[in-house]
Amino acid sequence: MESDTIAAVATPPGAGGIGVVKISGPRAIPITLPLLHPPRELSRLRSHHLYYGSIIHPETEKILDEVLFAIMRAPHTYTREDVVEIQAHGSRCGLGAILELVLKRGARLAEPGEFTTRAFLNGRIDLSQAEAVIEVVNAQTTEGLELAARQLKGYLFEAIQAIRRPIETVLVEVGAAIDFPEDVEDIIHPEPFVQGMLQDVIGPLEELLEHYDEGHVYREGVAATIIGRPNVGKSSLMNRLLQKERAIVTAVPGTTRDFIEETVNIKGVPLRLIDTAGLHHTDDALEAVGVRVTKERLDEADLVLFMVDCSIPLSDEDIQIYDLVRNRKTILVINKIDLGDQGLVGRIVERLPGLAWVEISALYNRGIERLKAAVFREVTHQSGPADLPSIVPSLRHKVAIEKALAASKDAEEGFKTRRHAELVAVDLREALDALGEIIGVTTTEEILDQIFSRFCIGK
Ligand SMILES: Nc1nc2c(ncn2[C@@H]2O[C@H](COP(=O)(O)OP(=O)(O)OP(=O)(O)O)[C@@H](O)[C@H]2O)c(=O)[nH]1
Ligand SMILES: [Mg+2]
Repeated sequence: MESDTIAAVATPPGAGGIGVVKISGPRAIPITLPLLHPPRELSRLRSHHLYYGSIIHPETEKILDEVLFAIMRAPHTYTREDVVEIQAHGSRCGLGAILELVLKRGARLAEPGEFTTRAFLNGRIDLSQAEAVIEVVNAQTTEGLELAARQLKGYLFEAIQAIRRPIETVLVEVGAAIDFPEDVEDIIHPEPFVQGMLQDVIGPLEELLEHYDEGHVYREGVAATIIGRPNVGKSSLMNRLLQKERAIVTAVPGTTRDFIEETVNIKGVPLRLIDTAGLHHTDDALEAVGVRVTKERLDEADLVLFMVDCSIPLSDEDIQIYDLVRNRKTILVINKIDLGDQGLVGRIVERLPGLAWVEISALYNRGIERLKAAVFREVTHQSGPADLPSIVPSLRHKVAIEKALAASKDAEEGFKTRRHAELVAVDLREALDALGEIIGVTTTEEILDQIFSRFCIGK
């Protein structure tokens, strides 16, 4: 199928050192080459080399920008199609003008993720690698980046294929048993099948699920909501963890009315930190909205940082908030220890039992490292950064792996109990299909759309 030629600015909008216009498709070269000045003969241009020149408007003959121009011939390109990259200055206006020219000459504006979609559809990468592209772009920590980069290299793809292959082999043999039932006794000796399923399929699938448990927080991050009464120091803690004055801090209770969200790096785990409006009874309509939103945010949180002020006695409101959070994953953050005394801290812990707790002073930067360690412990169940597994599936992959595992266990059971070959084949095929969803061989159109719509334009 002949595809059309697409183009987009591949670098982020705004001013920058350089900016890139990317064109991919069968007409990428004829569309762009005539724009280059001094003119170059196609036969004398080498693939994957940079050529210096200017982009000239063909009608007005005005210079649009000074550029480096590269043609990359199929199939050794990102999309496996002919690709042209025009590296210009990072001027929004200049890049826009070049793009407009390219579109006028017959290219179509690329949809978000369309270059990567083509790389996938043309078989250069599998679906898990395409997903890794987004993650590399969006990585928040070097650990998250490392996991994404390994997936981009094809580690997960290889692992999944290594599990699919033995299932396929077994399916062939089971298929023979279905086709020639008279020979079935000769073919189906259950023991080797059971052994093979355990060793080559079920074991590796279980291992992948373990790796998910160990590593997923590094790639997905966790959401932590800071909650507490007005004025206890929530915004001060937010700023302290971010190491910048992001949220407004004042001595007036009710300062924060909206929620503020920023990501911090906690030993490699991207922690999406949410500062909220102080929780209390209020007659102020605006504040009341803030309080409602805070309660909603609480439901989305993976972790709650429940903050109290130890320079004043606990109030009924503190106790009400405690009731709200006690059954969630919560760390009790006792703030303002510069003003409180140990007796007070002891009494607070006694009245708010059952929670991991840390004493800090957000204002004077005390206990912050201990708090970070406690957060890390809560979300990873480890005390220090461990060696990351080399492959960590994403949530989408995990769901498919669980499906494959259940079907594989059914098949194994089927062999053991000498179930009819046709029934075992159904289970095996189900396992195969579930694994196929991960790498994109049995993925529905809907899931593909969902995945590629997360891309930005030009990727
Ligand atoms: N002494 C002392 N004061 C603190 C500490 N942390 C915060 N404060 C002060 O407490 C006051 C309230 O701090 P904020 O960070 O605005 O408190 P908040 O919980 O965000 O308040 P609301 O947004 O109104 O709910 C400010 O005057 C801070 O400087 C601390 O550890 N020690
Ligand atoms: Mg605040």
